[in-house]
Amino acid sequence: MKYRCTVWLTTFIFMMSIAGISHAAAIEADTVEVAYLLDENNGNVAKDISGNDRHGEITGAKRVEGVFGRALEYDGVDDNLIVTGYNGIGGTEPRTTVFWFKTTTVRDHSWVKWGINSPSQKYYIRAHVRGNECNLRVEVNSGNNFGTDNVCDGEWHHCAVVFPDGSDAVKDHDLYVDGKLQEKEGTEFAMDTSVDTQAVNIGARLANHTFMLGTMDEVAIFNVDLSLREIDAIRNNGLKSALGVDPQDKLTTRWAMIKKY
Ligand SMILES: [Ca+2]
Ligand SMILES: [Ca+2]
Repeated sequence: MKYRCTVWLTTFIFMMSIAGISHAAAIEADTVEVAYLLDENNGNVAKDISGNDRHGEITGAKRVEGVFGRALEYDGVDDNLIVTGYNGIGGTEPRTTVFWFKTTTVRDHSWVKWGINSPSQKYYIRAHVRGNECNLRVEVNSGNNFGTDNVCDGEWHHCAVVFPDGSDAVKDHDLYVDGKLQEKEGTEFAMDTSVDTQAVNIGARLANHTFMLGTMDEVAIFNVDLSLREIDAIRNNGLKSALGVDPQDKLTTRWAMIKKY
């Protein structure tokens, strides 16, 4: 009898483990491309905790209080964070970009961009101005996709831009503001992001648009289409917690995510 109980218990634990692992299997080992907590108190380096050592170079932005620890305040004139040597995710590969943002200014804030300014080949996450409000927007050259929730009301908002696996056009993106899926307005156009020459910029404008004016925290780019559950984990617990206890170690990071999500 005791033996049978042990067998049952062992089987039960084994099945629970399988269930846990298969649920988390969507998260692959090298999912994090770059991740900036922006918690440094000074200096012009934004430390990348992804384990890829893609540390960013900050131009001008000030260190202020953030949602989690410190954050960067951009002056809207020429402040920027550039990731030299890292050109983002290309073609129609899946991707997720997340960040926190706060401003009282309505304008077409440039948040995250890479690619070149030719049809399909640009990748530009910026604010869409709608009267005295602004919305989360992603665009290629010739197409765009934007939501309806105001992110320029002086409060912190969490933004997530997800390009799902198997997608090929800009309106395939799912946009989330504070964990809420946005309606898809805009003009459909094919995606074919260039990674040939332009490094990832966080804050600098493209063409006739404007620099980011406001405060940004916890910026990260993933090479997978994160689920809302994963986005909510990042939003609620912070990147550091969501990515694991030792972000310097890819394996530890991966297993910490699997255990938690
Ligand atoms: Ca400046
Ligand atoms: Ca921070």
